[in-house]
Amino acid sequence: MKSLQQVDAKIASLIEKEADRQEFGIELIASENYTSKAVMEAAGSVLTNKYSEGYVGKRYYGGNEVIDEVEQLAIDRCKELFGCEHANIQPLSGSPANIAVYLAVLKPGDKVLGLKLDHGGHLSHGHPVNFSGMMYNFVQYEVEQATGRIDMDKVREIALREKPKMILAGFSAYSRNLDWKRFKEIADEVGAITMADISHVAGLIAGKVIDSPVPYFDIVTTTTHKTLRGPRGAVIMCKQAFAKAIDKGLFPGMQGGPHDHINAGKAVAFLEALQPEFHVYAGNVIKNAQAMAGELMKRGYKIISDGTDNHLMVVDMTSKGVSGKEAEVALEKVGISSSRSTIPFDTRKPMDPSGLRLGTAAITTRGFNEADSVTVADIIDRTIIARNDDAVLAKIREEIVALCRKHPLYK
Ligand code: DSN
Repeated sequence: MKSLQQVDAKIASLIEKEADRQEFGIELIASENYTSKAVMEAAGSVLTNKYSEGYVGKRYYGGNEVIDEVEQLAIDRCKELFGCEHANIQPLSGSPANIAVYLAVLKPGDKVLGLKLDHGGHLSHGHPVNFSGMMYNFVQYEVEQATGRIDMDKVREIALREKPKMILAGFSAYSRNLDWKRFKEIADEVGAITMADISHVAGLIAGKVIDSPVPYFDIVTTTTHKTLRGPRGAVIMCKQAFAKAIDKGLFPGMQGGPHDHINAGKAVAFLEALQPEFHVYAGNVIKNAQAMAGELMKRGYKIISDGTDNHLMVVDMTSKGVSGKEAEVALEKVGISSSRSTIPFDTRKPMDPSGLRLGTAAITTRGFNEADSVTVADIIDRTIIARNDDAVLAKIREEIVALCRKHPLYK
């Protein structure tokens, strides 16, 4: 068969262009990472050719004896990595995983507690424009304006008042550890199911550098491509009592054929995360985030909650007289990728909010250390100051290329 280059030189060259962008840019989007060549090899394999609706040993198509082995390996490794009783490794991504959970344990209109989007939550945790907010009765908890942190006494108050069917703990822009045990105690008080969405911090949990909700929570979802450093996708973990409902919720509830090539990539990523080096990696992600946050704060940047316990931070850019979007655009000019973000109690619109979310999962993968993270903070600061001076920005761009050459990625 012909190669990509022979069949479609345009796409081949765009992939090469993107590889260059990744190699010579600084990736600070908190939900991104660089997966290994091994994961990409599995994800780009012949497994993409297969249909395997159903589960191991119970498929609706023939020829699945190899796929069964692949999926079982992924399940076994996921269970070993997180210590969960049951794992469904088929979800295509984070939102589908969450939909499957809701389908499995809720009825339309049921009440759920979830963290508000602009306070660090996620669209699929009950935002009104999302299916979750349309189909279910989400009541949202918030962070405190003064501290930027979730006050668990307030969560308890809301839970006692609202008596939700499920309590959802998880975030996409919150830089503090969650008190899983306390969430579970509150849920038990009101008889609620517990669901954690650990998409952002799954790698830190797998690397055993922050606490896990798995021992306490009924159901835990996660994407596999953020701090966990696998291919794009997700998994659902749960107590055995929920296993049947979860599996049914996902298939036939809302998904068809699983993506077996991606599931093989997940198996490889779980194996990588089981190695001692991954524990070191996860620790370094946090050290780098704390070094970067510390340096930014020294330079007068307001960080929501005044620091970080994990891989991310949300910076209130209005402390420097720019919006989140202006900051994102300025950083893009020198080759730094970041994502604008709302901040709690934001007075600006979501398309041009006050905050900028930064994360260190990707730069840590390519070997940046705490000193490099301080350098990145310095570069961010100088870029924001010189955002309208193209000559200075061009010099900064050269510095970034040199820093990236010091820590080669795939090339
Ligand atoms: N888009 C992901 C993030 O950036 O956090 C969550 O879905």
